[in-house]
Amino acid sequence: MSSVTSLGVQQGCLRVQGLGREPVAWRVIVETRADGGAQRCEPLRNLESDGCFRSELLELQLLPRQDGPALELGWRLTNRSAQPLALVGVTLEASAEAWPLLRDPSRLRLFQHGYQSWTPSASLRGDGSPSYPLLSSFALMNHFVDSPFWGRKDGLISSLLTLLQGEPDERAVLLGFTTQRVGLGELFYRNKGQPALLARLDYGGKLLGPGERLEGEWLRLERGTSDGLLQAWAAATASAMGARVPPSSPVGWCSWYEYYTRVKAEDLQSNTDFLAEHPELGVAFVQLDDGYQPHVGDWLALNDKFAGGLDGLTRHIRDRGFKAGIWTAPFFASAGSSLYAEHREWFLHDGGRPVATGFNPEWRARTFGLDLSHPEVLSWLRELFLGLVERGFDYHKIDFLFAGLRHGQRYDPSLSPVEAYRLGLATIRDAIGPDRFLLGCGAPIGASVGAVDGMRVSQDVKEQWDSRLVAWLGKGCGYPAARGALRTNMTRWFMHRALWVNDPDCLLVREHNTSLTAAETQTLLSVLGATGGMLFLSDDMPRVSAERLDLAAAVLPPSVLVGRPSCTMSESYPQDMVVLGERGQRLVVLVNWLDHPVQRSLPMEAGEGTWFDFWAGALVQADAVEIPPHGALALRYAPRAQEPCVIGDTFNLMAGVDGRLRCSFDQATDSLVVSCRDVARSAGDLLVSLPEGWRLDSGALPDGVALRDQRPGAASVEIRRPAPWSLALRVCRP
Ligand code: 9PG
Repeated sequence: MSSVTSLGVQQGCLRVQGLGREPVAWRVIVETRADGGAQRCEPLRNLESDGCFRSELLELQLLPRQDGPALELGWRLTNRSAQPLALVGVTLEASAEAWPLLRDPSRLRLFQHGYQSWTPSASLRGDGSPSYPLLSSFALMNHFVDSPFWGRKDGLISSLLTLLQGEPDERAVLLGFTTQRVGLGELFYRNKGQPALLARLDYGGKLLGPGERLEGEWLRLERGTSDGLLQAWAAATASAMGARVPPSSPVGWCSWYEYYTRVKAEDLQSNTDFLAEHPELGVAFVQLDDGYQPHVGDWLALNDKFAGGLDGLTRHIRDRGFKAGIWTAPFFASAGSSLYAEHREWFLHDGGRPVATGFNPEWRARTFGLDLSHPEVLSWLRELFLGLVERGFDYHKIDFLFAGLRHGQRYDPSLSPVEAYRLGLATIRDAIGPDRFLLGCGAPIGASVGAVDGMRVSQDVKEQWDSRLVAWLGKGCGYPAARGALRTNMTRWFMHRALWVNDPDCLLVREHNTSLTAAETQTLLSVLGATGGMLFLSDDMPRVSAERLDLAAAVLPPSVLVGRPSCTMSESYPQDMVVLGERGQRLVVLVNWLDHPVQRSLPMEAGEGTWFDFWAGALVQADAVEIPPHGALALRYAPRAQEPCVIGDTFNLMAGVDGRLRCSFDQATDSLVVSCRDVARSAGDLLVSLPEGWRLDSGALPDGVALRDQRPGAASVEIRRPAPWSLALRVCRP
């Protein structure tokens, strides 16, 4: 594999080798604003051969470094003037003249990564047109609207990282920022006129004092297979940003997707009681979401539905063996809050006007972003989270975080928006301590790494597959809907267990208050289960039928393996997810996004091994399968074996692939030894494949095991045992 390397500076451009056949020239552009003065855009024409540029205002030193096959580019910027200098942005630009890959947008595919948790992320055609929402509120709640690229019609914005691929069989190129401590990174592919690729860091006007210098961020350039590039980017980012990765994905219950803002204290209690009677589900956290506060911003002043206080509620939850969780949106406040009325000076402003962060129909209120560079705001934040910890909360879902890094005037202008944002996050972390769980939501992806344990990586799910009206109003945004949430949870697989644990949002299994069909519910279960991410239930549990509860149990607890689409770059709605296990075992989830049934052929030629349809509990006998509208099949592949072995089970979606359910054949006793641990279901079937002429000894079945079916080559047994269990199935040879 060839490396991407820097060849030094020529004609004022940095030349990079390894992105294509010829070296690619990159221009460097610095945008600054002299104190109070007009913005100035400085293309660095006399970048010296040592990678340094000097003007009377500033000095910029390029810092290329090699990380294996990847080139990482950083820079050191110094204010050489006697005045403070406002740093607006630093851009690297490569034009299509130098880089043939960029020349023909219609042949290019591009992975467009969204700005924050809710923003869609997927691959699309390079000649695509950008889509912008009709309502500005959607834009504020999904995109980095302060970007100079925002609203442009001549290209596509990707936040933090992008992948470019010329032909399907060609290697892809990744461009991605691996640090986001001061600057906010975006990639822009100009696909109209003369195509070009721009990598820009936004510093939001951060003031650099005379003589002051600033380093970074780092931009990674690498060529290879798309999956490998995404994984390498995530690993490099994790190590550069000090990612926090909990050992396993938490399991819990959240009040939002059943009760929304109508939630009452009694709802928490009844659900907690129900979950306490179902220890098999492995729920560890019970989380109160939005709906307890009188106004967004006034977190500790409770509304009438929580008049009894939060201490009694957390006691109820903790007494039943769970940890209590709570939702807040700590980086903004609504126009009607006391916080806003009493502390106007705590809010980000722009020429005296508070900076808007959207309108939420649930609250019927506009919101304004807090100034996280303000010491009083930080002490208020600290007190707030100390207060929540004191009330018994060990799990904190912090939401709408994007509000903290909008452009605006800050109390401390020497802090960039990202620095202020990270100060806010650090303050919360400091207050709750290292051991309580912090979940980011509505949060810019790159700048949150290292601060949170878990991260929502998709828009909200909903008890509805999709909504045409909202899709139209919020064009290009991640509005609440199962369909969009599933897609982005598939495409952001590479972040899971590298940057944090992914939160793919909640699992809804109820039959009441929902328009999701059984097929759609099965898709939710299959995709969310295959992510390996956190799994939170969000139904009124006492109303959920035993059958539906058993469906949730089939994916609990989450697997340690991570599923990923097999074609991230060629499909904007990935058709599948693949989970690779040991010894050729795999799980393939096939998704039908369409409104009509589809036929799909099995991923490999039949004959090599067997395909077991997990939800149907039976072997697939044909070469093709039919998937209902919006449905998904979860198919487990097992390679053909010489000895008896388990080729399918209905205990858990992932256990047979990730090793929680394993088997070995004991020659000495002629028995198939099967063991199972960490699965919620206590009853299920095993499908056993047998060499020709062999059969299971039905007279020697252990307790709790019954023979269901026996035919040449295969037998199935039903097992009723809570995990962990281990048992031996005797086999008779021919
Ligand atoms: C609580 C919810 C839940 C949910 C979060 C977040 O108006 N909006 O555009 C909008 C976007 C997202 C959203 C709510 C409203 O959801 O993701 O899990 O906690 O807030 O209000």
